[in-house]
Amino acid sequence: AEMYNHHTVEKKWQKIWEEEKAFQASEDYSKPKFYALVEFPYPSGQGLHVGHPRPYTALDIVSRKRRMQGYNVLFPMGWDAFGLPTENYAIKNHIHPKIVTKNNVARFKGQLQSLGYSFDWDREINTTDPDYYKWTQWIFLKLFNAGLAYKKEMPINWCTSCKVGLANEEVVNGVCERCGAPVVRKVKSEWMLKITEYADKLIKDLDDVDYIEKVKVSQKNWIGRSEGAEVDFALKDKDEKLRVYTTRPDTLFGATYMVISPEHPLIDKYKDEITNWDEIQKYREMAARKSDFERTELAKDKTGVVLGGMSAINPVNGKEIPVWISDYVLMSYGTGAIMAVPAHDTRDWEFAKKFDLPMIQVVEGKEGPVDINEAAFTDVATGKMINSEFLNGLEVTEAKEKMKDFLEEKGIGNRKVNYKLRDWVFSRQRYWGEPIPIVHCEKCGYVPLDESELPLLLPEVDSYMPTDNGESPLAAMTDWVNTTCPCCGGPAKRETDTMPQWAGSSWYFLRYTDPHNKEALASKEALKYWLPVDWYNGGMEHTTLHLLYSRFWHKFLYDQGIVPTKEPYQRRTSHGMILGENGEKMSKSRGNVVNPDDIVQAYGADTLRTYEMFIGAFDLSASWSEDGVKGCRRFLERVWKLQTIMTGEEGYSADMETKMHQTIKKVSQDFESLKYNTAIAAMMALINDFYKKNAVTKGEYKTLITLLNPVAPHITEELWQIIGGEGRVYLNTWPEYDEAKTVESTVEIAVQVNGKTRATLKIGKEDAKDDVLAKAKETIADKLEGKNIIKEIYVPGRIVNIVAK
Ligand code: ANZ
Ligand code: ZN
Repeated sequence: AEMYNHHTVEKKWQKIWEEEKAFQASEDYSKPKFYALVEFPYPSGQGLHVGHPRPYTALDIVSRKRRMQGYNVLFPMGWDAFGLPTENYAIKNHIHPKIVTKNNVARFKGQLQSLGYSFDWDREINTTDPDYYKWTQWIFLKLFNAGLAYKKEMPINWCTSCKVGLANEEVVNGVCERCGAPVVRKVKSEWMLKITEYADKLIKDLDDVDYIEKVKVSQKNWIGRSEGAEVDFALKDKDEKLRVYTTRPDTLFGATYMVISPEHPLIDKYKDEITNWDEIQKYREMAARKSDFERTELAKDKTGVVLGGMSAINPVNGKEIPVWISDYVLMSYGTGAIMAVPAHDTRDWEFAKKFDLPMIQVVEGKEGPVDINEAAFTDVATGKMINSEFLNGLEVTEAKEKMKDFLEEKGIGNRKVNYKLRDWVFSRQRYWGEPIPIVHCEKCGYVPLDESELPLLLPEVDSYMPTDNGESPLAAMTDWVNTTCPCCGGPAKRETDTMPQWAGSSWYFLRYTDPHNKEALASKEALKYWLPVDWYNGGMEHTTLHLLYSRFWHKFLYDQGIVPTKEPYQRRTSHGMILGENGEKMSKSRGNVVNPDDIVQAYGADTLRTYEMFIGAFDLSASWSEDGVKGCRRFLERVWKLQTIMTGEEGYSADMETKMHQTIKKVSQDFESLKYNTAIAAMMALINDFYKKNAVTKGEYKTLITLLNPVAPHITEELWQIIGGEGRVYLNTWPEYDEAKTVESTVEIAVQVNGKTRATLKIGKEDAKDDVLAKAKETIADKLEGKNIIKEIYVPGRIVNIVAK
């Protein structure tokens, strides 16, 4: 047989697949469908890295298998191409971002094609294509018209290096998720999307989808629903109420002071009465320079200043308590003010310790009052109320409800649900994004463009540089900015902020269903047939960003009657990272980056694909190993050389039948449950058996080739052709197994005489006791000669023991 040459084999089959349009999704909506989705890449200047093929190969495997199972499969690919790195590169090198994008896309596409993915390239999309972003803008207009897009003056997260506002989700540990520069707060007027209006649905509908548990948990935590109460505290000698949010209304009798956020409006309102204004002012300036993250870090030393000349009255016992300001209370959560219960809240406890404020224990443990000198007592499960008048003796959960009833009856508070989730900051002061289709008119305010004016094209600008005053480069394009109001015809100005990169990816899976549609984002029929996405795999890092955003948009579109399902994705799985050989994250600075092109060149795409699936449990991170790559290459070579020991029979040989059915079963099931590594291991074990007996029937070889095809599609097509298989492997029917044949039908039992094993015997599992005993006596007839049989014992499937004298 010829040597395995991956260069010629892979080029040959990629060309044939393209010519045969092998992986085109059909418009025949009578067939059962399967929609497999992977996160489309950002076409960066670095090209594909070895992390990309892991999820792509996994769903390529599933897609190829589904086609063989008779499904109409949609497995699309496209480009999430707006965004900062392209723009930054364009600025630095004086090339238009459009051209940078085009070049990067061409390179990425070539790389993906060299890996032999079964993407339907006829459905390729690009978020920077005006035919695409027309619909991104269209959805924005729908959101605006539904009151879910609004403009707001607010302190935003401002990246000092990118010079751009960031969403909370884009700030990680106080620094910019993209560039690592510190993030500060800056007041700006920004477009916001009311994702909070969907907070409850985004939690509740998780019950109806099949997401891996850690994705569900982190979405729920991010949305952070909490149930509590708002309570009014009167300010002493003022006709003023200070409203707080608490999740522990049961602890009201333990409130010994109050804390308001440094940005709280009451501070300015009572400026003239505050006796230590200078001190307060200084503290507020310091707090303004910190990010929310720094302010709320648990470990951090508590700071604060008492509001001189102010005090509040605890509404349940009339006690006078001081009011402080401290940066551990955020203006953006609840009411921006809290009642502090140092005996039962850790942050309050630290604050009270530092400033020597009183504590009152109102919850005791199983064994009575606990020592709150060492730490706050935060246990809610076992505690009972004390020092709390009408709550005394109740358990915490009962006390909470009783207090809420009391507050509502007396008109001093009410039940309240709060969310950690904030509205989505949707403005970016950058060039390379979708223009926001809104104009501002002095008379009419913010006016949406008419649908017929979409797409609103990005104008050509002289410079893509963001400005230091925080305005987008579009602001300098006065010809473009100055326009007329669609409402009154008077002079108006276009919005110059653009959309964030998350916009285009919030609905891209809809466009794939009907990517060339000029009349709608996709036809009703296409959406009805293809939705929901059956299986979506993507990175854990997108759980609280892209995944949440796209669920929000989808739910909105559902409410608008535009899409037919409540949820966009039925199943969501996530892959682990691929690390360098040293177990560290791959990065240029660590010098441990592996370029997939090099692997494809040296070993072939099939080897790279096999290796990335074999590297370890799919959901865990795994370290790269060149030896591992070589091992996978050797495996494929062994599959190749089976040709030399192939016999002509089309069926399975008797001694391999069970093993064949077992392997089909294992591979079929493992491909469905993210166990690609064990599926490959099972195929490796199978070929070991072939080599052990130095023979493989044509039927066995064909089954192996078909099972391996989703993982290593090129070599298997070539082998199929070499051994004279009909048609193509990709057109085959997925091998079936017979459950009954997956279990060994014969067993080996021990035959003993007086407890000593004298022989072994192969019997049928279902053989009757008498038959087994007869056969056993026959095999050891010589040992029984001249003896008297006293007893015959058969332990089914295991032992025959003959007791004889
Ligand atoms: C009194 C109390 C007693 C509290 C106690 C807790 C324990 P979650 O669960 O995250 O919603 N809080 C309220 N608004 C705040 C703000 N703007 N900044 C910082 N902290 C704030 O937390 C709600 C609890 O966080 C509230 O319940 C309040 O402290 C605090 F034993 O009120 B609690
Ligand atoms: Zn107007």
